[in-house]
Amino acid sequence: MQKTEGIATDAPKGGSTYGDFEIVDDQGDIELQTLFTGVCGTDRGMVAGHLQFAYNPKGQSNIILGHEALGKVIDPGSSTSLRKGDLVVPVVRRPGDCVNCRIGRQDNCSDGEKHEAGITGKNGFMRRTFYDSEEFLVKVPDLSMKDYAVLTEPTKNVMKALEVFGIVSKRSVFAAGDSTYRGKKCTVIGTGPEAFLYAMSFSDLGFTTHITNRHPVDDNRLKICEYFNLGFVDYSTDMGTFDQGIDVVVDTSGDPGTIFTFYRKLNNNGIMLLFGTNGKAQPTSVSGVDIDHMIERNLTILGTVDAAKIHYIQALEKLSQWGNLPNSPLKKLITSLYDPQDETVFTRRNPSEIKAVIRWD
Ligand code: DN4
Ligand code: BGC
Ligand code: ZN
Repeated sequence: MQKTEGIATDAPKGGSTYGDFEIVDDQGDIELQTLFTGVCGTDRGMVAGHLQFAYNPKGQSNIILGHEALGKVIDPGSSTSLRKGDLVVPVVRRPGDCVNCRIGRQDNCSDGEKHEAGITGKNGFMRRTFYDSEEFLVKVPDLSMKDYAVLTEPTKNVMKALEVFGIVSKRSVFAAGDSTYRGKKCTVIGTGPEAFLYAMSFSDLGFTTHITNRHPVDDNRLKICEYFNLGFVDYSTDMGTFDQGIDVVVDTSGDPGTIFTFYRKLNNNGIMLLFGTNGKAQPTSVSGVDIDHMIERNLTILGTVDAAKIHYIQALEKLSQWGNLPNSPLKKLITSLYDPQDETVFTRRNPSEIKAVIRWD
């Protein structure tokens, strides 16, 4: 048993409490101080009691929340590569015993026996300090990334999705005639943090990229779009933009009706990446014509979840690249900073919010 000051919920019942907790499962001898933790829909869903798959660590009647974190090494313990003061990002998923988990690909766990920090059976990082082992820590290469490296965890999901896209796109020649993706079209559904990270990544690959929602968006979002060369479309008033077809659709909304509206715009050999989850969304209907469309056009629809350690490393490279652009608006993806004691972060969401972050130091 070990004492920790942080934010816990009783999974899957919900609620949130800030205070001192006894925890049982920290492994590793590297002592870390939490600097920032990102808040996402998973944390809010757990606090609301909506995520039935969430559970407490064995031997505890609660779980420390938080899977998106930036930490600082207080004591490197037996680590040979980390030093006091280094910044690190902890990995969310911890392996079970299946064949994928045994090769470090617990993102592709085949039997569901992996654990997820702050979600399923392992305490998360919304606390002052924690212990971990080198295997599950990714070093931030540059201390100047301190203000935005908390975005590594959401970005690592995008890096894995790009790996999956790379694999499935090989079923036909997907690139343009000059071997790049120039002229290919990507549409990302949603305007939250993951939507921006996806859109910025596909735009970097050369795609003409739009993000879209069913309503207009605020100035901060429009400025970020402009800087990263993304178009924004309010599809409730302008579906015409998509009439020329789309090569890649990424969904971050989890809304079946919207997903199939955009699915019907996919070009031959088109790929749809499903990423958003919303168990409470309204169902939609799919027709025989929709199925024909998939077959006749060689379409691929795929789901992608989580990521491996290599994708955290790629995410840090990507963030460093974006963060070092002249007058980069990358930090503007973080729209609100909260104190750990302020539990409204889990229950209220301002429309201008992209990413909310809790500051611990
Ligand atoms: P988020 O900030 O809640 O983003 C969801 C976005 O979808 C918001 O901008 C929504 O807009 C928008 N949206 C909702 N309904 C519609 C609709 N019908 N048409 C267009 N847009 C819509 O969450 P996030 O960006 O942090 O994450 C995106 C999704 O990915 C969430 O569902 C997460 O659960 C999921 N996720 C998956 C993984 C994984 O697979 C990891 C992290 C997150 P508005 O309603 O706010 O206006 O590993
Ligand atoms: C995290 C993933 C995790 C997933 C579980 C997401 O918010 O980014 O690492 O596997 O939640 O649903
Ligand atoms: Zn998350």
